[in-house]
Amino acid sequence: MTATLTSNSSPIPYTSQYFGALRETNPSALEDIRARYHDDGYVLLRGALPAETVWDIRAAYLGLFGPEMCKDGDMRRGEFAGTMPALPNHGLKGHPAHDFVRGEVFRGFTSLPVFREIAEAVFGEEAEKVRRTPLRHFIPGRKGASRAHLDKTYIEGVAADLVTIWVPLGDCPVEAGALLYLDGSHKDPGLEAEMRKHDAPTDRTHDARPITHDLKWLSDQTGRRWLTTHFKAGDIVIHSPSIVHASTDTQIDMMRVSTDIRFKRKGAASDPRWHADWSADDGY
Ligand SMILES: O=C(O)CCC(=O)C(=O)O
Repeated sequence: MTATLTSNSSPIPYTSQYFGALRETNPSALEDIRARYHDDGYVLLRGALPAETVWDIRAAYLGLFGPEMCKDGDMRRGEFAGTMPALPNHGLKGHPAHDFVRGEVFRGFTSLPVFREIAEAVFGEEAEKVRRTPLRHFIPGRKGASRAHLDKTYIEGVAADLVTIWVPLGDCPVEAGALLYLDGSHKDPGLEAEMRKHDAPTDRTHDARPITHDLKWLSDQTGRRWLTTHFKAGDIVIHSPSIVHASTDTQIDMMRVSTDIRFKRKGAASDPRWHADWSADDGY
């Protein structure tokens, strides 16, 4: 096991002082999902999707880069072979992720009934998908992990009426840059403002939205641990717009590919900026 993880190059010891395990919920117990979501701010469902379906999506996306990017040309496994083809930056027009989120394969995947059913279990009423669905792709040796943030900072309107389903597209062990949740932070509405008063360190001085890139600092300040797990293809996590989350850098060859599928209550008003397909330069 790696002794130290990094997030945007900032180190955090991978120890029980800083990390704990996400609680698991049985995916077939839909009635438990709502209670867990309110108690924990997240719900981890193991095997919510058929693993093969997830590996197929991973291969379809990574296949757009050509066989050289992946070790042994194995786009299903998707271990980084060391060189990226020359392309626009991730998610910009002309990059495979930009095309992929607009294509039938990805749309078909995000429209699987299981996602809607889960969102409806959380809301306790009908849900509808938000169109903007980001696709993330983290590569070893490159900075770009998610900084500690709350989704509600990025959403105008009734953020509490939105639920996110984070889906790793393939296995995502912790060292590949798994998502991390700051334990109990959804029940601390003053946390974000408090951290800013303490001059939270930032490596993005031009962007006030993330709380910090320094996950160790945030854990030390709040006394809260980061909860995570070794995700397997087919696992998903549902999370609240009010829970602080982040990720670590991809420190092994297994590339981290994931998507964030969001739902709102059917008919509810929502941030109009989220009605278009995702593009990495859309500013949200
Ligand atoms: O995949 C990530 O690293 C970040 C995802 C995220 O922030 C989200 O789903 O809100």
